[in-house]
Amino acid sequence: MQNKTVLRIAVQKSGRLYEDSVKLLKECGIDLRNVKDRLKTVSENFPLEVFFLRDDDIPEYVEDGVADIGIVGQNVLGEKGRQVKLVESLGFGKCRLSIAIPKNMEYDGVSTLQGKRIATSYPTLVKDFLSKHNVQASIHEISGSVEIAPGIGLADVVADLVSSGGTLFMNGLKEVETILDSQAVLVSNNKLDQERMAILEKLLFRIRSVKRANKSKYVLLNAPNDQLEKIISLLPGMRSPTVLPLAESGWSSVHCVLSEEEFWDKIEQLKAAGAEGILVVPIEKMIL
Ligand code: PRT
Ligand code: ZN
Repeated sequence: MQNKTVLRIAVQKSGRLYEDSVKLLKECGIDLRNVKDRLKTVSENFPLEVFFLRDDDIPEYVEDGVADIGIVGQNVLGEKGRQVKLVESLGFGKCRLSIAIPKNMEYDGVSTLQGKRIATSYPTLVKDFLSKHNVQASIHEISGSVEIAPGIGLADVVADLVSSGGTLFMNGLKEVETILDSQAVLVSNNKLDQERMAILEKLLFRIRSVKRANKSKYVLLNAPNDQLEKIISLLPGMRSPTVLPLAESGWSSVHCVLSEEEFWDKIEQLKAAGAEGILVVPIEKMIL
């Protein structure tokens, strides 16, 4: 029997990227059953095999071609320095790698770090940052709980991932420099064969449709006809808004798509222009 080609994707086995990675694949219409506590699983309705791995190992597996593609944070990708292709930013797992110092330490720019001991799990990225700024400091690589290092006398300052800033605050630290802004990205092996490339293209088409949809809302509103022109002028649209007459004369129903960034501003402007009965509906997929 001929083996059917599948695309092998590496995702984090458990941790901060796991749920969003699996959710994204499911939103792409890819059936994944029994993903809990499995090392790998094959989709029944899309030629995709999923490997569940530690995030640190994903760049290497993709570079070596053990997996064809992978989902990993840019922080891990930058640190590992593996030769893989960045295919798409995925918009989740957002954080930054920052330098943080004890909150009562004076800070006068990057040169303040000269001669300091820096605790981090990202020695390569920190070393690059320091040499770019001509600063010499000693780097102490530790694999977890970096934020406690200054408090126990292991280091003077830290370079760690930050999202809300709560962990730094609780440990009496303040953020002073951003080394890298990061989010989860899709990476691929540099030498995918044609068949696997074709599957990747299909997957990417779906991922982009889901991303677009997640960033947009479908809005339905009622508009008095004498305000219609003004209301329409406020709206963007895939082409232009849909306008339908309402049963009550003098009124129309207007349908359009709004992006998340402009959403609240637009709603306020629409209300001010006389729009009523505004309904906002999530969009599942958006195909252009
Ligand atoms: O077991 P495995 O090796 O796979 O997982 P891991 O423990 O190495 O990684 P995990 O699951 O903690 O994180 C996976 C990825 O999520 C990271 O590589 C980042 O790309 C991304 N990410 C996003 C984060 C954060 N946000 C984050 N806040 N990773 C870690 N943190 C930690 C940070 O290290 C610090 O301890 O959260 C704390 C800070 O959070 P705030 O909100 O208090 O600032
Ligand atoms: Zn890890």
